[in-house]
Amino acid sequence: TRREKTVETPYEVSSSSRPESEWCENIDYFMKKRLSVWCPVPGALWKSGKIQLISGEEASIKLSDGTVIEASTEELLPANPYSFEDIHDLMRLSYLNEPSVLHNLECRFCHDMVYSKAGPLLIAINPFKDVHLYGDEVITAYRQKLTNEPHVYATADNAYNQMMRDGENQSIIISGESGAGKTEAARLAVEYLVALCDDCSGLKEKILKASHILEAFGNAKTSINDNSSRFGRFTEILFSTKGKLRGAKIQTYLPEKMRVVKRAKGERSYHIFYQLCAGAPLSLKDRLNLKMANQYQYLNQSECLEIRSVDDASKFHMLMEAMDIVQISKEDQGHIFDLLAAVLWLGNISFNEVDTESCIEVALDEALAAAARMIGCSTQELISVLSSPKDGTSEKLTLQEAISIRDGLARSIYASLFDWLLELINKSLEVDKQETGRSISILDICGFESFQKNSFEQLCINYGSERLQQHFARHLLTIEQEAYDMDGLDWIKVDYEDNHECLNLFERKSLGLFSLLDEESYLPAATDSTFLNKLKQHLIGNPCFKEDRNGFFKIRHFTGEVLYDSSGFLDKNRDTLHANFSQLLSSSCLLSRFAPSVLNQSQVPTSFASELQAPDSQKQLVGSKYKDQLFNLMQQLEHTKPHFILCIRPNSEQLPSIYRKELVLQQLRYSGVLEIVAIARVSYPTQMAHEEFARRYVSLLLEKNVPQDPLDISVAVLRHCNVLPEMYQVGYKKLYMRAGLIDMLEAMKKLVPHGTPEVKKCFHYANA
Ligand code: AOV
Ligand code: MG
Repeated sequence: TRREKTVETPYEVSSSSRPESEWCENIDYFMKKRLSVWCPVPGALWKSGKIQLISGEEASIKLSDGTVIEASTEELLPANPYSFEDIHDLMRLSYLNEPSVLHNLECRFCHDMVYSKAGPLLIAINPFKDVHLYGDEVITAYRQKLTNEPHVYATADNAYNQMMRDGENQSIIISGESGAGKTEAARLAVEYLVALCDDCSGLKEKILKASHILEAFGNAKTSINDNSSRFGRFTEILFSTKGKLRGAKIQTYLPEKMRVVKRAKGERSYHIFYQLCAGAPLSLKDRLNLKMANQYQYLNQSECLEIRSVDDASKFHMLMEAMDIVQISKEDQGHIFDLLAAVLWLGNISFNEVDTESCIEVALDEALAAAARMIGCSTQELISVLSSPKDGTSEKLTLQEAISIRDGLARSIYASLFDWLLELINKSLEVDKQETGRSISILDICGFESFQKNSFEQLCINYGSERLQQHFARHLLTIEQEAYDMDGLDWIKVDYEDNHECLNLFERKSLGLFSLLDEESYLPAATDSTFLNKLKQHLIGNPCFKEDRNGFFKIRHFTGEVLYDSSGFLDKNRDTLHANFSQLLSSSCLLSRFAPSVLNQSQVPTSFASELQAPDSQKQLVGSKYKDQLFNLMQQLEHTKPHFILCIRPNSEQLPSIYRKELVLQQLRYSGVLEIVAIARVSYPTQMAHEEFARRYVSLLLEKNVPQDPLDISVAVLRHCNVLPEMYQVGYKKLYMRAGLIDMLEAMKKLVPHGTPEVKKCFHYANA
């Protein structure tokens, strides 16, 4: 990994409520008192033991298993006293270093406590099994504040309370690599938020089921995750200003189209296809002329039709129920199934080479007839689309070209179907705008991926992760420190290596990866290799870019290096379609029914509109469109108060109870978790302008004591309430408060609406 820092010196702890760090001054103390230390052990990262002897720079350590090893004193790190194992907020570790954090998280994980806090951040380690931490009873416990164990529910609760308290929209931003548990966390957050409200109109159920439907159409089994999201999702839960649930709105990002026609061995296409084949009732099967999944070329090619312990047939029945609940009409459901069958049958269409000039003819068989019937056009129309050249010339098609036209059609039908489905869902969750005023948004995008073969799809997904990481680091590491500096606070700076160089590589205006890709994509004669040459020519100076063997290049992401195969980049970025598709669109009653709405809704031409092989420069291409969408998303997020959840994948095999230290450590490092904790320890999570603070809490003062200036009022309130000096700092503009202080003040206000001597007593109690 890029950040090779393996050993941390303990961060200074300024608050007197924490034990002093004796470590820095005196390692002998640890020996004399027989306190545990962490000692690096090859192949096992660190083990704990006790120092037996120190001579010069060398120490001999007796590990807990009895073996004695030698180590340099510089490499030793202080371990936390036993009573500090299992603590739920890493902020409270006496010694903050990698082995201690890793060990603490492991102890919790082994006891099924999969959530921990790292200051403001919630860490969720994927248990890959049912840990019995969810459901109505647990939701109630969090609502009634009967527990303070970290949880997604607690994060959601906090977001809701802050929204109500401050009148500000909130967001829950979930990051983590593929398979880390983001989508599950997002589902839990939504579950909690909709449970907060009385539900008379069935809205709550609708919102939950909508997400279920989208997963059937947008998730698939990959080599890393059996239920991998192949699209990004931004769900806004809408509330009235009084905090009543009003509706929801979902935006999606970059669904992976290619998967419909092609993917790596051992992976599956979208769940819905297998569910349909396994679970469709007889009448539907008959109507769609539906076969078993293994009889469709688009499904059987990757040699993986089933997922361990998943019953596709019962999933299909659940999906049908979900569609009813979301009020997708039976008619529309029928159309959806027609289009799914159309895609499957298109994949079975084959071509014959008819003469020596290798002229291509569409085979007149069951597949052709069924595909045409499902699309709602004549076989002749379909043949004409599948056998005329893309650019309208009279040249004959090669077999490869014919297949690529067929696959292009299938991909676009699926992509448009997905958009249309989203439209139906959003209509169903729509609300009267006047009724809303507040929102909590949940962001769940595709997690970072590094497969054996990485293509354009991974490039986009990993770029999205970079963007999100930047937002994450800015909020948890940078903004706060900058604000302290500006407002004149006494402050120890924590350094963090950010990812701006990698983002720059992608985003630079004229010489960024996306703009170079666009430039090449607009040139009809360009090929993947001219594109790669261009990259080499312009990006070689950027430390995040590396050439590799023929056709490949490497990018150093914040998570580590990924090798990309440049083949197919241009076509995937262009995403152009055959000129005859628009003709097919107008002749098919089904396509013309749903595609126009998709076409009209964006200024950017979508699949059905583009005509030429090399797009004209008006058309925005896939990569840069995604980049712009992410920019808009980030801007939307900037208007919300963020809450972050970091999901961690404890093993690569999706197995329960296995915690691989190296893998966890790598994720903690590249996310900057130790730095986040270090900042949180000395930070002031609640900040308020003096005017605002004075307005809110002046009532805690005895009336005769009220000063004029807001800053003076703030100080007077804090003194009057006997708040310990280390609980706050007074800046020029704002008051900076440690975690918990604002809750105490709120409690005081409720308890004692007007300042009385009791306030002081209460505060003594609360501070203790
Ligand atoms: P992801 O969203 O982060 O990956 P998921 O949320 O799909 O990851 O989680 C992967 C799998 O891990 C799930 O299908 C569950 O089997 C299991 N899992 C996750 N969270 C929990 C939990 N809290 N309790 C029990 N099992 C869990 V990706 O979409 O691939 O980036 O792209
Ligand atoms: Mg997911």
